[in-house]
Amino acid sequence: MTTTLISGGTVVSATGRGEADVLIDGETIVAVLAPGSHLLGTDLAASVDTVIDATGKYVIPGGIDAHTHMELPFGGTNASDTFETGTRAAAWGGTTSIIDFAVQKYGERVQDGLAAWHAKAAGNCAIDYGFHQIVGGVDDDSLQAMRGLVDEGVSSFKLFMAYPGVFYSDDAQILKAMQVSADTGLLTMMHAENGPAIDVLAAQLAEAGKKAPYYHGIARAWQMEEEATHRAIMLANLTGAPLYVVHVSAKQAVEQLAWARDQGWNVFGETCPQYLYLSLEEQLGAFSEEWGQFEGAKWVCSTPLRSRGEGHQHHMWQALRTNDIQMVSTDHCPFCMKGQKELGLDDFRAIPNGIGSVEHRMDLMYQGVVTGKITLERWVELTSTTPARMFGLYGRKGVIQPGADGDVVVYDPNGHTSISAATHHMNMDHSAWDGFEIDGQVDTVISRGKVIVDGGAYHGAKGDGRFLKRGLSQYLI
Ligand code: DUC
Ligand code: ZN
Ligand code: ZN
Repeated sequence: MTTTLISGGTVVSATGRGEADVLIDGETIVAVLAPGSHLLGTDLAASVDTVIDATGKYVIPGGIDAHTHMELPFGGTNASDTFETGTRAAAWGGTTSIIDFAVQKYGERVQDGLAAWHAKAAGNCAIDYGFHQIVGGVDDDSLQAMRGLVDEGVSSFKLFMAYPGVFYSDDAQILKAMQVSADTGLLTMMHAENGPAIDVLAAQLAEAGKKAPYYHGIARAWQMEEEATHRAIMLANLTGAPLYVVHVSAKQAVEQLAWARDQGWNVFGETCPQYLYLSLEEQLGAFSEEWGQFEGAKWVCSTPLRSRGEGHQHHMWQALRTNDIQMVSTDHCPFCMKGQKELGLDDFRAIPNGIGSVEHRMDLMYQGVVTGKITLERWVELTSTTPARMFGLYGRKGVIQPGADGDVVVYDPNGHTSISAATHHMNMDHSAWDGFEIDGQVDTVISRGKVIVDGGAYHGAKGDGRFLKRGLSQYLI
């Protein structure tokens, strides 16, 4: 078994930071020691197989992206990252675990959906992976099958209040699924947007000739997110289900979550880097030689980008600081412009929804540290520790301590990262983040004791990643 010592760095956790050396034996962290320690008289640096010098750098638990959609069939095509390409890109960016969404739809069995996602991922992933279960067809069979998910290590499921005819659940279905959630401890994840009303608005815009990508965001107005978030909260409270609202983008939805949390209700929220940095105004102004105004399709995602002028971004950063929002995931759902986004060239309603960011989440959130919006500790908490606690991985993941998996990232605050489609590792022909300059750089990425990224080179292999059987959320009461 290989032994690795990460020496001389500043180990950062959700609760503090300090100079320490980290010793990994095989796949597991076995000690966090005072710098330069001798263990039982042994000079550690001289006796391990590998020493990684982290002097002047941060040593953090590997990132956990709890919201990805590799190979998702959606919008008439499939998300362009496979489990192989997407998890490799994640590794490049300092993420060592993902939780992806297995899909069940009307007329399909939950067990078959989960088995299909196992088949897609097994033997292909660069990093460890778990699943949530999308229940896109709530009926007696799927409600019964949900009761078996915890035993499968799938301790959360997702419902959609959007996308009628695709994944949509009505209030009666949501109520029934939440009753199962309350009974079993499964965490209810919710895409909270009023889909039927959005579809009417979108049709009216299209009929009026407003078909450019920007109108996607106009149809998906913040009122649609606020209303659905409130409805989800009330149904969760009624049933006793724990609720986690995904990809929150509107400040009014944050206010709903904050209100519910202030009542002491078991309600949580996640946002994504796109809602912290990108805006509807930029999408409106987007133009390129190749695509003209259709350039804006690169930023078509749901929930949509919000208006900078309305203050959503500022509110969201604040909510991250005050813990009204607890986590940052990506909702990584990449589609190429050629052959995929261009399906909606004549009508925004046909543009596959999604942005690819799995590679950039750690860097983009570190920018929040650089600009003084969050602390170093909060960076780790939002991107690794809380995801581990929220989704039943804590102890193994999300923390640097003896007994935890050897998932460690050495991050160089003096490094620099330029984001560009020409250099990223995601399987996309463009980047929603093109031109972003990051003051910081992922140096070394270790996944269960194996150095998979170091010195600008990839040392991992397809199949390094294993399925994560997750326990119940630590936040259940
Ligand atoms: N939103 C996206 O942008 N893509 C996939 C599904 C979703 O809800
Ligand atoms: Zn969603
Ligand atoms: Zn999603």
